[in-house]
Amino acid sequence: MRLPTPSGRQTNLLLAMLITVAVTTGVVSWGVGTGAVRWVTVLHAVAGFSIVVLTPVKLRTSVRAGLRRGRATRWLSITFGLLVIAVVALGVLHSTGLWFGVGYWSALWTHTLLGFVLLPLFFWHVFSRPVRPRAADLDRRALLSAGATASVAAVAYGGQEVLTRVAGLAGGDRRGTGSHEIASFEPAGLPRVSWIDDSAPSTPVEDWQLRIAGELVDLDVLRDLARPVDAILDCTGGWWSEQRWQVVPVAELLDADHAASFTVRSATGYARRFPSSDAANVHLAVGYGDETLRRGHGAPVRVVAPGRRGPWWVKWVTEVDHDDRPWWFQLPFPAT
Ligand SMILES: Nc1nc2c(c(=O)[nH]1)N[C@H]1C(S)=C(S)[C@@H](COP(=O)(O)O)O[C@H]1N2
Ligand SMILES: [Mo]
Repeated sequence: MRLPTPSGRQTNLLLAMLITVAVTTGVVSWGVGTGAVRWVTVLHAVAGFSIVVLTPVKLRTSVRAGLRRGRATRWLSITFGLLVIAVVALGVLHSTGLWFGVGYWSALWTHTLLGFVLLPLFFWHVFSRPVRPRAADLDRRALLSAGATASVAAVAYGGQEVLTRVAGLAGGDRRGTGSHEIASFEPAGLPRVSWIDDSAPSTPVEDWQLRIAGELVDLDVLRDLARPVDAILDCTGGWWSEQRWQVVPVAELLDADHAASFTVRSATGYARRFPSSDAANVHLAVGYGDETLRRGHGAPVRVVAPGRRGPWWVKWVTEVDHDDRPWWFQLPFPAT
């Protein structure tokens, strides 16, 4: 059986759509911390594999002719194409667990970083070599070949998932978010992540000042109120870890109801704003297992926010306060 192949124009339009889907689903998968995001990560993977499936057609239909024209900018296009392949390859390395990366440079983080690097190249490529969609592009051949591409990609991804499990590769323990398990219920093994530009402050615990709604709160008060909650910290860098955290819900410390949101600020300036309706489900933690927090993990006080991704779990908290602004009035990713 011969699979239907799209024309050169159709291939280019399909690839542009696939990259758009891949970028969108990739970003969405960050925003959600619960397993419900699984279908988004599956769509993300199928879009990635579809790009690979279309690569030979792309090479045959437009890359060869494009190179023959010998434009100076062909090097930019080649770089763009190689980056796309590298990003897909890193996605496969992450999801199978075949390669974790080197230290901070996890396979997933590198995948994400290169993904952002290729975005401007993508826009440049699409606008400098425009294929204006025509009604005639959406013919039987387009639909059949798009369907065939997606089916081959879905089978390839399914095969990868089965192989990963059969071969017992590290990628077999991924959550719906795509993250791998690390050191659950072993606080000592939990990674320490400062993900953009802050680092652990050196203020000793005895001198720590925690203000809630402007009032100084003794850390012993928190320690006395704290009780265990099992929650999964799921870093956008591609790992998750479940711990038994010793926590107090923000709702018990702050009367959040009469404000739109509340803000939690770190000694470093790193801050996140949460909707007030979530005050019962966002906690201040002082320990995990039967230990107090380590400084690298946010001691003496950090946020534990079940169902939210890592960036919400503010470490080294010095301030919790009401806010009249809506919670979404903030940078999507915090910088200090
Ligand atoms: N102040 C501060 N808090 C922070 C971060 C940070 O960079 N600065 N990183 C966040 C991210 S992205 C993650 S995944 C978790 C990591 O927590 P851990 O270092 O205890 O594993 O902390 C969150 N809290
Ligand atoms: Mo993270």
